[in-house]
Amino acid sequence: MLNDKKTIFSGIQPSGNLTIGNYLGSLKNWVTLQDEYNSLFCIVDLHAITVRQIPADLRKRTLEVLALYMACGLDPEKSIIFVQSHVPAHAELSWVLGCYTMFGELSRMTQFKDKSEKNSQNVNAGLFTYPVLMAADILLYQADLVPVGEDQKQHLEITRDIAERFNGVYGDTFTIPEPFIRKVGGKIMSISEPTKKMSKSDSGDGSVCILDDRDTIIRKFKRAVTDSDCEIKFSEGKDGINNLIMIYSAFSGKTTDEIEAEFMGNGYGNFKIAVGECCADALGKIKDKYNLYISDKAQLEAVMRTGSDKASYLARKTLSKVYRKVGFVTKP
Ligand code: ATP
Ligand code: LTN
Repeated sequence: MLNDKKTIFSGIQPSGNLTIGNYLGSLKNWVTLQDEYNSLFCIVDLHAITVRQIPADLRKRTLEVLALYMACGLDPEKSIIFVQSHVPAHAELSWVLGCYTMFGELSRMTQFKDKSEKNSQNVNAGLFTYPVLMAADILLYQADLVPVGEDQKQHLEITRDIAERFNGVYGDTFTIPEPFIRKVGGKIMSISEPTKKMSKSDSGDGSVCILDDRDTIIRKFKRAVTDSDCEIKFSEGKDGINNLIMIYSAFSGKTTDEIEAEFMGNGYGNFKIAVGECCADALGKIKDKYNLYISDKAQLEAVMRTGSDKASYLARKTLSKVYRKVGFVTKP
């Protein structure tokens, strides 16, 4: 890219209905960052098949995620928005990087351990090498910054290790990326089990989806698990209330102190309704835009086509450099 802006890359798997965890941890931040950075936002369908998907659902969800990206404010005029499987260089670089990644380091990944437990009947090699493909995503575009939720920090560390190892052997090839994780919203917990991360592949009342309707959102928040205390105060051990304060803070822009002052003397019941309403107000606006984008298939296709053309051009440059460095003969 011919400017001196830094580059950001990030992605979300089309593996379920996107939650407010995905929104507050990732998407919401991308929208503000796209003005300051060369930005690439990907729908990582290759990653999604590490867990078994129903083909028709995966196809449908990929378009839904694209429409949601745009409804949240990603602008194809400002950012490169594309589908991972449309750019073969991701799979190609992933193979090469896999040869510079150690079995031991992949074995230490907590996401692999968690997902192997959850999918014990399908602990496949893709689940194990997932971080290598993620490293390829990021390094292909020489990204400086990767805006993600807290749960992806370990994957960023291994990406940096792989890049440094490769650069160490072959000389400067890859930019070493930094994670960009917000304090507020970086780790949204399930509202029914507040010690667990909210996750789009766990359906149920613990996850609030971006496209849930207003009544569902408020009902879920009313049932949110808290504790036997009744003070609305951010403090150790109050996982449920801390999480609700974080969600309210991220949607309203208010600080923890402001929220504690606002709800002083109130019970949990009132607070839960306020969080639900604030969240439903913000998501309602996104949903209205989503309905417009999802019904315009021609526009979605045009965005995917332009995005993958631009991404492929950039990705090829890095891939050719890597192929040259490792000693592959250039195709005559
Ligand atoms: P899955 O349940 O399929 O593993 P997920 O909900 O964890 O999915 P991903 O597609 O893996 O979502 O993640 C997309 C982005 O959303 C990543 O940047 C990730 O860090 C962020 N993210 C996911 N869940 C949360 C959460 N609970 N809080 C903050 N950020 C999150
Ligand atoms: N691994 C991420 C999704 C993801 C990603 C990426 C995020 C795949 N490739 C590159 C940032 C940059 C996840 O599970 N949340």
